[in-house]
Amino acid sequence: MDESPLQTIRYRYEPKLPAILRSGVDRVAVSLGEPSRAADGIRDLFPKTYGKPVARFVEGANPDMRRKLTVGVILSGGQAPGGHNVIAGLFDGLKKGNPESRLVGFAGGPGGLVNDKAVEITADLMDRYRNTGGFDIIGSGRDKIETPEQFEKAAAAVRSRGLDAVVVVGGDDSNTNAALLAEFFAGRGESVSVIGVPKTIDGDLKNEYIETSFGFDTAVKTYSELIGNIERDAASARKYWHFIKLMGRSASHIALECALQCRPNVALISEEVEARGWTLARITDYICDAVAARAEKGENFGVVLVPEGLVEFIPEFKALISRLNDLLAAQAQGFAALSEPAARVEFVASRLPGELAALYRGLPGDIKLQLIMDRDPHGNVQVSRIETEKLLIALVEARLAERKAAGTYKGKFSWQNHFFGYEGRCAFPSNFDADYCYSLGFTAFALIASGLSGYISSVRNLTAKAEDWTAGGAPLTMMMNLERRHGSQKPVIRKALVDLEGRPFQAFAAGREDWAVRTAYRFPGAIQYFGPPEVCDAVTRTLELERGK
Ligand code: FBP
Repeated sequence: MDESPLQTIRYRYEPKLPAILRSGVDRVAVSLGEPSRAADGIRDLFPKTYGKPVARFVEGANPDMRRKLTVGVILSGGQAPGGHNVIAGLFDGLKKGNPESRLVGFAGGPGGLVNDKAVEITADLMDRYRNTGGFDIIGSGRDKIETPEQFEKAAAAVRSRGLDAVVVVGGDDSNTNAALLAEFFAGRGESVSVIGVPKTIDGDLKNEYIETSFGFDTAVKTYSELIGNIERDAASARKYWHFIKLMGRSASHIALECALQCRPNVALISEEVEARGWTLARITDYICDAVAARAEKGENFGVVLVPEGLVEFIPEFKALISRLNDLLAAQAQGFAALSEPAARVEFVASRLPGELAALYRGLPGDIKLQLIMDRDPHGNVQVSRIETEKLLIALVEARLAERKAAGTYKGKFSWQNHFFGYEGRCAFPSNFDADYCYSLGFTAFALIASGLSGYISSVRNLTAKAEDWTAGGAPLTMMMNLERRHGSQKPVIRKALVDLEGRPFQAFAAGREDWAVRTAYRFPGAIQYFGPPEVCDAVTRTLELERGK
């Protein structure tokens, strides 16, 4: 048999929908609130789509839901568990509304729209992907639709396929693209609707209207299982300090949730590092203090969680990366002409100002190269490829040696390093993500059928049972501000970083001093798809705490 038993059974799982979307589709009416507002500068850039009201679905007559529609969907950016269910919810909504409606999937991300590469989503194809992880039904990509030519090509593809709408499933950058596309069509007077869906395991696309991005739930549960297993191994073997880097390109939501679930000895939270202005040396001492305190008790083992985005939050590194981003954008040609790694390092180092040049030159060779690797198409440094955990291990080892020489530390320090990221991005979606994603997709259909554009699908009240969730849409422009990218100011959706005053961080801060010294590990175990609801349908601690549970 090619399929695993779980795969076969998951195909048959029926995702739960909010009650409002379960009644007949023509009983789903849209209720619009007050005009929305946004940060300075956004109104000028989005004259056609600025100020739209928040939409909410309520019971009422809506014959528009029966319209025959042709829709294109794009999966954009990094994989996140549940993407297939977004497509399934969208597909089922369209077919319920009108069996003649059609859905096409653009292949390989936004580039598929620009180059007009798409596949028809048929019922047979859809059934092979329901409730599974991955984005492989149509693939994903990180291309950005940016130049006038790309917009024209996208518009031509939409026109030639007779599309009524495009759904962009993505994170902050991809939904920014969705907002630009919506504005473009509106500016042309074309009645093509563009709807975004909030995706990213990083959990940093959230605000009043988006309680969590999809995929976060499954990814953190997968990592927490692995961290719990490592904690048990550490406490059994009693000989290693495990340094675990966790994905999350910028915000530390993943590391924070895993810390709440697993109670490691040390968990660094990038946002706190930045707020306190901690230098690399200070972070090193912070870890060494926990190592030394545990060594005093004869416990020469432990677990340290390191958020992937940390380097961009350490003040001296932040300044360095920002300077490198500008330098690599401004001197792209000269840099690209060099093929030797050493020549590239020297090219950069010789153009940095004094202190930053010294910091850069003093880093281990691998880290120097990792910092000047290609930026992603949105201008971001690829932090998943910077081995921050190894940098910290080297610094901690050196500092402990100094302490030993000074007689202030007597323990043994052996280490292992890990990076958990890709392991969690394509797991079978948890029941929560399966239900949430299906609901987001179905909601996207209802927004399109209601003739709305420039919105992000919004399903809320997520700590309640799925039937009590609410469904609607929030205007994308209200989530935007201006940020510096590729050396110039660009409109982007605001990233939600960890709030140091927020309940999840406060809960972590209340426990961490104890966890640093005591072996207080907690073992979440593997995601369960069947069994008691308190295990199978549990949401993340982050969501519970943020929602006051
Ligand atoms: P998105 O923001 O597109 O959802 O991607 C998030 C992420 O998984 C980050 O956590 C990670 O830094 C990055 O993608 C890795 O990117 P890539 O898949 O291109 O290696």
